[in-house]
Amino acid sequence: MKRNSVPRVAAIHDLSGFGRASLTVVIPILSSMGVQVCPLPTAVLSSHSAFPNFHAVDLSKDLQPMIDHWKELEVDFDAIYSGYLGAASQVDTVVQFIQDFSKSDPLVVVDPVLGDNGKLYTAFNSEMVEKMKELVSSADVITPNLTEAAFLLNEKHNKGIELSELKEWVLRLADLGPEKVIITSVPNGDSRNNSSVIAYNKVDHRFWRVGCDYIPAHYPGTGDAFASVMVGSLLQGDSLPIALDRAVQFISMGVRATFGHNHRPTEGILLEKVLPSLSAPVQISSYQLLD
Ligand code: PXL
Repeated sequence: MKRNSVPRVAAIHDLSGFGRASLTVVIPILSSMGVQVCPLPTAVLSSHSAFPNFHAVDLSKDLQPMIDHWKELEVDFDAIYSGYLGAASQVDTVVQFIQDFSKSDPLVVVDPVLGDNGKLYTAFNSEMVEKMKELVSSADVITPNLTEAAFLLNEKHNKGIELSELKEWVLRLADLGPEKVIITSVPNGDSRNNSSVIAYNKVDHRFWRVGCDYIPAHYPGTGDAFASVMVGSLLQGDSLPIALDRAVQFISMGVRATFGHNHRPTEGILLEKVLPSLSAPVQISSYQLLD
C-alpha cells in the first residue's frame, strides 16, 4: 500500500482550550515528529475536565457529516488515533470509521481515556467504560494507564499490583484484540521514587518495561503526550521498545522542565519548552526485556 509522503493521522480527540491536553498536545507533538494531523474533534471544551466549571460542547452529531466529507475527498490515513470521546455513543461512529478507512491499512491506536488515580474523569460513567471495551477491540495498539486498564478489565485499581498479575492483565487486554498493549503509570512496588511503563507485543510474545522518573506532581495531559509520541515513533518505523523509550524520555524531560517553575500543575507540562527534542533520536536507551 502506498504511504503518504508525510504520514497522515486522523486524530479523534477533544479540543480543550486551556490546560494542555488532547488536541493541543497531540497536534504539536505529531507535527514536530513530521506527521500530518487531521483532527476529528469529539467535543470542544473551555478547558480539560480537571478544572472546575468547564464549558463543553458535545460534537457527537457532527462527527458523521465530517467523516462523510473526508470520504468524498478520498482522504486516506497512515494511522487512526483516538483519545477522549465526547459521549459513549461516539464509539459506534469511531468503530465504523476504522472499518470504512481500512483500505490504506492504517495503524489503529486507541488511547482508552477514562480516568486516572483510580477514578473516572468527571464527565464519564460506566457506560463509557463498557463502550470503550468495544473500541479497544478495534485497535492495533492501546495505551491505557493503570486505572484505565483496571476499568477495562473490571478489576480494582491496585497500586501495589505485582508484576506477575500485571502481565496477566496485559494478556487479557491483548485477548480483547490489540496486538500491542502498553500500560502506563505502573507504580514500582519496591520504590516510591519511580514508576514504569509495561508493554507487550502479541506477535513475538515479548514483554517490555521502561522505568520513569518520579517527580511529586501530577500533570494532566501527560497520557495524551505519551500516546502521541508513541504514534509518531511507530509511524517513523521505530520498534516497540524504542518507541516506549522515546515517549518516556519525552515525558520525563517535560516534567523536569516544568517542575522547577512555580507552575499550577493543572495547566499541564510546559510542552513548548521540550518539543524541539522530538526531532532528535533516542539519546540513552533504557528499556528492559522482561522474562
Ligand atoms: O488527558 C486526558 C483528557 C483529555 N481531554 C479532556 C480531559 C482529559 C483529562 O482530564 O479532561 C477533556
